[in-house]
Amino acid sequence: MNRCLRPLFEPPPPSDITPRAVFDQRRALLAGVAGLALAGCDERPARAADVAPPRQEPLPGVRSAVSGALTMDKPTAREDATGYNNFYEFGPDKGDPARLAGAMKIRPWTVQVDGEVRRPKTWDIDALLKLAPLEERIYRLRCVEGWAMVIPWVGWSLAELVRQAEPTGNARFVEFHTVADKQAMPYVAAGRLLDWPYVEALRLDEALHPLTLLAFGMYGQTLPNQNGAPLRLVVPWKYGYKSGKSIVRIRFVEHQPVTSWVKVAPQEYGFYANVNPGVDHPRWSQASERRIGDGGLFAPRRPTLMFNGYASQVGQLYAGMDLARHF
Ligand SMILES: Nc1nc2c(c(=O)[nH]1)N[C@H]1C(S)=C(S)[C@@H](COP(=O)(O)O)O[C@H]1N2
Ligand SMILES: [Mo]
Repeated sequence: MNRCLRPLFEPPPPSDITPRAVFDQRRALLAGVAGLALAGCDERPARAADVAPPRQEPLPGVRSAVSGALTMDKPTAREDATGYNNFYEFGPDKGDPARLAGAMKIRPWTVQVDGEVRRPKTWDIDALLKLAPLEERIYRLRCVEGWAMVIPWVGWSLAELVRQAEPTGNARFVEFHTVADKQAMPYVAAGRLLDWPYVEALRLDEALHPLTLLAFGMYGQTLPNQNGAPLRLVVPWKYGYKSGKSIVRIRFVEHQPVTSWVKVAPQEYGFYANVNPGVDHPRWSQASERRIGDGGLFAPRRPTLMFNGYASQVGQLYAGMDLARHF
């Protein structure tokens, strides 16, 4: 394994409670972590100039009828959900995406749907958006690192697009390729951290599950670039890394793909990545989590929920599987 492609995810430092309040302090901490992860490699890529992100446009969705699509939980403050992100193409620091993603061009944008389908098609983003009525769905998003948010997404079930594409009998998995824009993304330009482009994948039945969302917006507006504009996946019962941002290609395949995180550290990041309090990461426990915005140094962590709280909707997809082996 290339020593510059090292696993990045670390448990959050205990002092990291309110991202807004400790932002600068955390940046200093993370610079230390990144320095360790990159030991023996070149310096970090030259810092790209901060670019003002394009303004968000309204993008309302009707209240979803999908079971499990609306939690009773209070949504995370929008400024936290848009200021504390993982989007490693822009850098390993939680503030890098908000600072740098404005440079990413999100128009024109196409999404290529191909592979084992009867109706391959390259969609223009604005046509794809109209494939099905937009719904608002409030989902928990749980990062493998141990933090979680509650976000009101706007989009429709990926199943709509899957059915439109008509998978062949050979289609058993679906890959999601995300954009690798060297002009805008310093870590892609430098070929560092991961083997770009970022590719994630689902089993076909997971892709067809009604909870699996293709999202175009959040908080009633188009997605900010740092959250994966112009479209991203949201798979709420899985760790966040399964939910690829800024998707350019959806490819149906016969064999289980080797996804980006599996490639970089297969013992740490599994293909399934189902949220599971009983299966620890090799370097930290997954039994509890920190809800961003709970606030306060002594705010209690919350227990991690099986399948992130969606067990009654998705549990049957994994009946009979050893979830410690297929983690
Ligand atoms: N293209 C791309 N998609 C990505 C990532 C990434 O680095 N690149 N990070 C993933 C991880 S680890 C998480 S936790 C979620 C974070 O989504 P958010 O920043 O909108 O909360 O995005 C996922 N999608
Ligand atoms: Mo994550």
